[in-house]
Amino acid sequence: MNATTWKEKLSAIRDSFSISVAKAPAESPEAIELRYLGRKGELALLLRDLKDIPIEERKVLGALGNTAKEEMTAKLDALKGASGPAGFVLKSDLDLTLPGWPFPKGSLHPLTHTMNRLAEGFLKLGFTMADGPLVEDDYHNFEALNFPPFHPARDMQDTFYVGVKDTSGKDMLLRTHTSPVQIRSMEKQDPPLRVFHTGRVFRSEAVDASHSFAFHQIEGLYVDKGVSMADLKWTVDAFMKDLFGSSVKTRFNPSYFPFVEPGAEVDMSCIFCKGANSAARCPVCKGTGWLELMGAGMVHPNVLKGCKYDPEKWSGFAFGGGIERFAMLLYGIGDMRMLYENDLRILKQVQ
Ligand code: FA5
Repeated sequence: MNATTWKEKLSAIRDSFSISVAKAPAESPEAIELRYLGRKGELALLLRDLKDIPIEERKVLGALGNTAKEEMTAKLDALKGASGPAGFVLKSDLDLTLPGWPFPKGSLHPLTHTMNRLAEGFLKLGFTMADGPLVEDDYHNFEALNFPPFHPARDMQDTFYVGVKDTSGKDMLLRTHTSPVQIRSMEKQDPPLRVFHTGRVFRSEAVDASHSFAFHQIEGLYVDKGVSMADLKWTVDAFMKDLFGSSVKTRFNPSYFPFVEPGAEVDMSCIFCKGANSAARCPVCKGTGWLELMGAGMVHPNVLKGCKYDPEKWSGFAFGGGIERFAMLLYGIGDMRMLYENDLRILKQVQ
């Protein structure tokens, strides 16, 4: 290559470099730098060709090449200085009227969504929201609910104790169900009363597809004059129809909870096979056509008495169940553990 050709090539590189800089941000300053000034960049390769040119001319051309390199480096530095974090170019012609970067707005957790839906069901029926602590004393979690000390029914709910005594010297515990909120509500308010509560409960249980050691329950309590089992059945049925649609049916089976008498398990007709798939063994209801969803019953007179409600004058019902089980049915989730794993595929399906 002779000196004239070399100079023409240098001039062509400078022109094409200027065009690239003018077109930024089509290309980042780093990419332009690599293309022209990098070790194998266009200018570096041209400078290497100087070795074929006689020494006197080489000195002049070398100086031209170095000047070009300095100017190009200065322009690139200016361009980099005008750039913010990668991908943003702050230039005077920045169009501030363009829409901003979209940020995903997130969604409610399926459990929160389920809790909201259950709460809406209670609010529609005229219930108000009540609250209670997660760390409970023995009195509210057990004794006031008609579980005397050493009563075998205490074993129905394996308890986490927290290693602190309450004022009566009994061990404090993580509440095993939401029923203590019944007691706290009756202590605070004279009858009549219509309250519900949703919240977290804890049991020392092995985790599997349908059990957790920390889960959520919902609980409703209604006390008034002349409240009967018929009111309980109507309310539970209306509550379930509101949640799962008007075609679902409910049924009561006798059951035992110390704080209600009579007590019942509430079953709902299977929303998957609609009770018709028993021959094909529906995997959700195991072919029975029914799903066991809640505990319920008439508030035991001992519980009313303990809260200074006269059982001769007042009667009431209570019902409650596991919120995870409701969420699994509402969103078709087959394994309770999926609700705690924060897998975006589960989280995103509820908007
Ligand atoms: C109770 O906890 C009673 N307090 C319910 C009640 C309220 C009865 C009012 C009468 C009147 P049980 O132990 O059956 O009952 O639990 C209620 C629901 O919690 C179960 O039906 C189930 O849906 C859910 N549940 C129980 N154990 C677990 C667990 N380890 N993991 C997830 N959900 C559970």
